[in-house]
Amino acid sequence: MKFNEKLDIREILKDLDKYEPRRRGWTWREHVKNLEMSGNVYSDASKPLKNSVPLPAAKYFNNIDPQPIQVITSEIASGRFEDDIRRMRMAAWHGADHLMVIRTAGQSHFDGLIEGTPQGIGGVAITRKQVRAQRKALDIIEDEVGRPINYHSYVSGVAGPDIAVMFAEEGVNGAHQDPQYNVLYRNINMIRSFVDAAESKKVMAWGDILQIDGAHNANATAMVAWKVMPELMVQHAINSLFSVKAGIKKENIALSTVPPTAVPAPDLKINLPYAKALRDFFSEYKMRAQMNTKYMESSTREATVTHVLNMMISKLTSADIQSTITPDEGRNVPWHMYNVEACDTAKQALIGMDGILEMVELKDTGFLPEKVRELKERSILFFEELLEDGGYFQAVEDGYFIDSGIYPERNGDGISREINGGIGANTVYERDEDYLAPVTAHYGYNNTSQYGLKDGESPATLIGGSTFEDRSKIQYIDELDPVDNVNTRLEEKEKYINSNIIKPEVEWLADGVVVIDITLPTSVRYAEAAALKIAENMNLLESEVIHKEILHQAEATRIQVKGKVDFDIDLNELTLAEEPDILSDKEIKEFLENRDIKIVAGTVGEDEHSVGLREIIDIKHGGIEKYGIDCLYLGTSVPISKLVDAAIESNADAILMSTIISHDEVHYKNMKKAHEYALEKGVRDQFLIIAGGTQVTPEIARKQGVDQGFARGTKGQHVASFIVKKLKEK
Ligand code: Z98
Repeated sequence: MKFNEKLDIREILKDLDKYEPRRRGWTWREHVKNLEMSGNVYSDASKPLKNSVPLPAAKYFNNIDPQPIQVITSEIASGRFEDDIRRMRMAAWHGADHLMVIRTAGQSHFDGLIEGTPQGIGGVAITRKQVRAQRKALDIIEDEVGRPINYHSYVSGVAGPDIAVMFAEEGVNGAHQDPQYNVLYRNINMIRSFVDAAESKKVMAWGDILQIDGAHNANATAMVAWKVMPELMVQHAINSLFSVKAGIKKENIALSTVPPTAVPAPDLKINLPYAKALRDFFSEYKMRAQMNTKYMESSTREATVTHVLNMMISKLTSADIQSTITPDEGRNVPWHMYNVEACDTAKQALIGMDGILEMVELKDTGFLPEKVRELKERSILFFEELLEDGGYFQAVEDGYFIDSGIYPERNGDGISREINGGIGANTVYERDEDYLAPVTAHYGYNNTSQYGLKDGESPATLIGGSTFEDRSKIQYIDELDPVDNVNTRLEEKEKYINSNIIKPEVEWLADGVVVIDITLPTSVRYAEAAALKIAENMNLLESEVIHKEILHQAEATRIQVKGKVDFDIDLNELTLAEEPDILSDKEIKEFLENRDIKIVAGTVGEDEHSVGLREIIDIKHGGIEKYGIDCLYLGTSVPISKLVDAAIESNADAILMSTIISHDEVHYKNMKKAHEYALEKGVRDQFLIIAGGTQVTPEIARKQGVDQGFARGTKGQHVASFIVKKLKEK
């Protein structure tokens, strides 16, 4: 795979029936102690990537891209798995190595595997073909970035065990599995769910699949999220120990922790004791830190601050996996840019807090330990009561969970499910005495002795291995639906695949969606209506307000609108701006070290606009002074002759002339004048003439006879690079 080439989805789909996953199981990052990068030493960093997109500020640090120790999750599921693959590549380049795929609405109520790749709503259909294609793509992507990528989805719902088997066969690396999730949030019968969970967990143990539980869903659904803290710990305890008993190793059991509250509540005062109590109780397990989503609105700024505050807790309590849910949750728009932004937020915050535990310590007296103890006590009492009152099933029927009171307070508004009710009720049967399942990883009674197998021998040997040992037994079913399948979707987008035709996109190739950010000097209701009118006048289709922010009740409102454009852009018809040819600061400094380089500068003609030129020169703005270039600034509105004469007198290496005013092409006329005046004086080859200004097109500038023109956005480094290159040529 070449970096400057797009992933070819058709190439990935080719021979998918023959694909075999490279490995089984979960991979953690490799910690590198005292990692040194560009003069910085990191305490909690992991092995750097081979290829990545570093943070924007990295350009000041030799483009280093230190990676935190935590595995970073990105949740990607737009409804079309083929577009998600492209987004996975973007997320991986920004530091994600745990890619979670949300299932399409309703899949947890299906009682078996589904086939093909139907377009999903609120997620993608988790099918063998889709899983295989994404795992295969991730093999390519992980080679590219140089770090293993964990692929993840959900083993819950009525078909939990079927999905677990498929995941084990297909090399899925992580999965959510928690029967309590089925019961509380999907109303799937509890007996069925726990029996299925035993089987699923056994299969996941074979596949070495990391498990994430579902307790955190309580604080997303609770009326008052922080009040469910004690029961969250009870739920974690139930699922964790169940998993251990089913054979999952402890380092593959990750608790799903979510800080239950958010600002304007005093975030850390509530969330930190909770996180600490959880880590104390469950110190043998891993922690997957997700961010608070219950209080997430459509403001990317607010979501980012919540995310960063949550990550401070992750650092203080050493979380193992850091999730990066984005404002997608608030807006219900899974967009590429937010996945990438949130991965960058995680990388930036976690690396920013590198080594924090070497400098600060959580106190073991006072508020924090008292709160921690209180939470632990409440949860233990909750668990004791549950046992006394007849156990978990009875407690669920009695509405113990997701109550709006903090235990022991109970407001009687918890989620109640009947022991014998829900989807899949009465579908659990006791195994007959001669029951036999000739499969590899199976939970519970299995009478293999009737066929002469000894204890510990795999029942699958009776059939020469199950699909886990003999992949030829896997039934790979390709697309069944003649319309809703990946091939027809790709055909529809043919025009935009590997061609020079592009269209804006936020989630699906060429979806045409753009977002506009508008500030209007009016109240929110008028601003909303006005923004839609503006979008209509801009010819945007299907416009929708996706974010509103009051700047002041009367003075102004900020609105974000999304809409679609219905035109294409042909890359071949574009005129590209000239790319600045830049040397690194180091290269420039090295060349100039023992040389006395001098320039004379001024704005020319009747031009008083000196800001741009000063930015090119002044050390304060990162101008060329910082490289030790001696700058003689002659001021504004300098006559051309004066500038050239000064260059002669001071034996300068270059003239920097600047003009913003461009009426009657005066800026180009002045460049020509400078060139001709120097020629007349017979000194044209003694110095460079460099011209800058907002309206300068380099090519046209050069046509006037100057050595180079620089346009808007030029920095001192660009000009210094040019001078150095020219001097080197000499
Ligand atoms: C997360 N962003 O946790 P459906 N099983 C468990 C779950 O927690 C979830 C599902 C299944 C969150 C997503 N969790 C919330 C234990 C969902 C999903 O029924 O297909 O939606 O199952 O990462």
